[in-house]
Amino acid sequence: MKKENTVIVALAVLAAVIAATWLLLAAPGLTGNEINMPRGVTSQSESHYDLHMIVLWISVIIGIGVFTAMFTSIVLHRKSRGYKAAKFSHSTTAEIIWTVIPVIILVSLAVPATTALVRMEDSSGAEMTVKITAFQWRWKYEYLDQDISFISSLDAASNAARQLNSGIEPGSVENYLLDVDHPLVLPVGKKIKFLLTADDVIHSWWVPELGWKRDAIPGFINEAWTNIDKPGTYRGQCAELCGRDHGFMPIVVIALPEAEFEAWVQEQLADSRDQQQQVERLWTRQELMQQGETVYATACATCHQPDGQGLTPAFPALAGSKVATGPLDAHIDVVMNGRAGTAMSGWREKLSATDIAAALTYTRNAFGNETGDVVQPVTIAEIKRQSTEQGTAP
Ligand SMILES: [Cu+2]
Repeated sequence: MKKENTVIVALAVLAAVIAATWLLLAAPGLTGNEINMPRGVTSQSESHYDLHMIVLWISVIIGIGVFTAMFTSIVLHRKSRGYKAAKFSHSTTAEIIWTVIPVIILVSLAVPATTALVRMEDSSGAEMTVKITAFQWRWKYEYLDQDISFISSLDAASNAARQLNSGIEPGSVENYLLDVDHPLVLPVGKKIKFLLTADDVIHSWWVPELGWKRDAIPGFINEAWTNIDKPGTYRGQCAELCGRDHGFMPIVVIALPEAEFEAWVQEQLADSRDQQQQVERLWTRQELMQQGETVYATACATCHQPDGQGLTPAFPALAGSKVATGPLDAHIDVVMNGRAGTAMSGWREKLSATDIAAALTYTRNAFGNETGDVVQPVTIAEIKRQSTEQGTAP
């Protein structure tokens, strides 16, 4: 075979490989791979997927055209074969063609893109509203029509496995770092509006299957909406670098048929009545210590360390600390409102009154601290209520 034919065959093979890879990426339905963006389970995600595929195919066609012209010129019309470069310096026809064609392509893409964007922003006619507040590093969900609210954080199994020297193989945890203790449960076939904000830094709420992500910004309320077609469990995560545990604030959405969702709502309402009773009753010291140990492990141990020794200088030790063994009022204030200028954030909105009371009781009586103090949930609930009335709560 002539040398130049070998080059042409090699280039053709290379081009075929590139084209085949491209096709495999672009057609997950045929190959079952998941490199492409998901089609999702909402009308929005469907239209975003279609838009993405249109743009992808136009890019593929342009790519094939440009590279074919380029390689053909390089290989077949090269100097060693006796070709001479043309000397023209201006061609009105060429300029008109390479201006008009891209303009037509861009305008034809702008129409469906703008339609999708306008539709995304239109949350009118929503049948229910969920307010999402982001914290470092958990989500608070408030169902404004159902009077339900809860905090959703990384599930215990993932949280244990992610600790240094935990001895637990992350691969052995199902949905590692993509599972939460309290998922967001939504009904299918209903237009649901979201109001997103944050309490500390910028976060971003993102579930790929829903077809969008939206920033949660302190002091702002962003809007978004969804209407889920298919019941199922959909996972996502915070998509904005929001601090050291940014990778540990996943999102889980469970979409249920209407009737099952209603049953879940009733369950939640009964739960919250139970919780209210728990807050109002008097707890024994042993109960608070037990509960406090669990709360400490999930909320406090990341910074103050499981043994209460802290990580100086950023995270002070609690063992023998002035705060944890000093006046109770000051300790409650630090835990509830945080300490400005330090990494200690306020937990008033992030933990229930019972959990705060338990964590306080635990830290004042563990790691060799022996204050003997018992903090009752009802005390914390009263402080929470007062601060809400005074308008000092976020
Ligand atoms: Cu975040």
